[in-house]
Amino acid sequence: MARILVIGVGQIGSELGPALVEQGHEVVLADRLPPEETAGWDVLTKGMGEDGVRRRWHRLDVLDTPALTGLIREMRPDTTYHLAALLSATGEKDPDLCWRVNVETTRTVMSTLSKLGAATAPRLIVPSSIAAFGPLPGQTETPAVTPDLYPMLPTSMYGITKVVGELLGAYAAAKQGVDFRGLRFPGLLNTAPPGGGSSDFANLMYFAAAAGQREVEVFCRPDTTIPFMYMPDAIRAIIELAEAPAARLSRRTYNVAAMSPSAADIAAALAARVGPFDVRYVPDFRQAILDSWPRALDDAPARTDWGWQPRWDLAGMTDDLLAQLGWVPRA
Ligand code: AKB
Repeated sequence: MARILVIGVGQIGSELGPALVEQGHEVVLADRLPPEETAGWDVLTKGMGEDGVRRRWHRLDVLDTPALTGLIREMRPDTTYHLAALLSATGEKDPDLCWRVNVETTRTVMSTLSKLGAATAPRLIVPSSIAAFGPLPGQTETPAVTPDLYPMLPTSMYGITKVVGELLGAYAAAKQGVDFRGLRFPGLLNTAPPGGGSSDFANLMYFAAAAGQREVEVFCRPDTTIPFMYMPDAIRAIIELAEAPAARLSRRTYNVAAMSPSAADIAAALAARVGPFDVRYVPDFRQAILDSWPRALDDAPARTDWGWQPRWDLAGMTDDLLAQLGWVPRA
């Protein structure tokens, strides 16, 4: 049993928390909001019951540095998942806040862990993103299938903070005795509403279809193609990487991939199940962010080093997610 701290209980944390509890770990869930006000409340309570959530909950504003360092010093976690972040769309609206939340708190977590004097290097997992990539100068797209090692030239503040997080993590691992591990996630889908990402167009389609809506408006073009992953795969990936023997890891941050449907592919997959489903495509500022991201990721090193293998494709995810969202096929 390990002592595990999850900082930021949103779309990922609300499923990661119950999975870690299920594994028998001692888990503290830290978030700015009371649990019932988080987007993942339903997912959390389904996974560990209301009492289980409240017992493990710790109110924490990550920008309150004394509170953040105090919690880490008091708890002395073996493993910390630092998930608190502003995503790509929200980050463009307030780039300063995006930097403070995504970079400065990551730096604080790293330096506090490094000073714990723990016998074993404290483990720190910070998700990165497909947003860490961007087109080379003079080009408009990143390679169709972007490898792990490729120049990182993000165009959004969110992407910049993710690259900096990766670099800080490599530094903390090399010089500060922190066992940092990161993975570049695609857009993620589950029943918890995501908060402020550019990949949210897909989540919007699923929520609308499951609610029985016949039409929905999304903020991208139909040909928009980026990597996606169903949350059960994402939770398995992050835990598998966290648990992988250090000797197996050839790098600190890994691409992980599962599927790369276009927006039109997702609309078609939904229409095949729920019947006529009219998607109106009205691109806004998020289109440029989406266009700068890879269409697909090459995740060969994750597969070779720690055995990463996705289990969910578009068809399987669509069936399962619609059911999870409460959609009932008409008789
Ligand atoms: C976003 O859209 O900003 C995130 C991501 C792909 O990292 N979901």
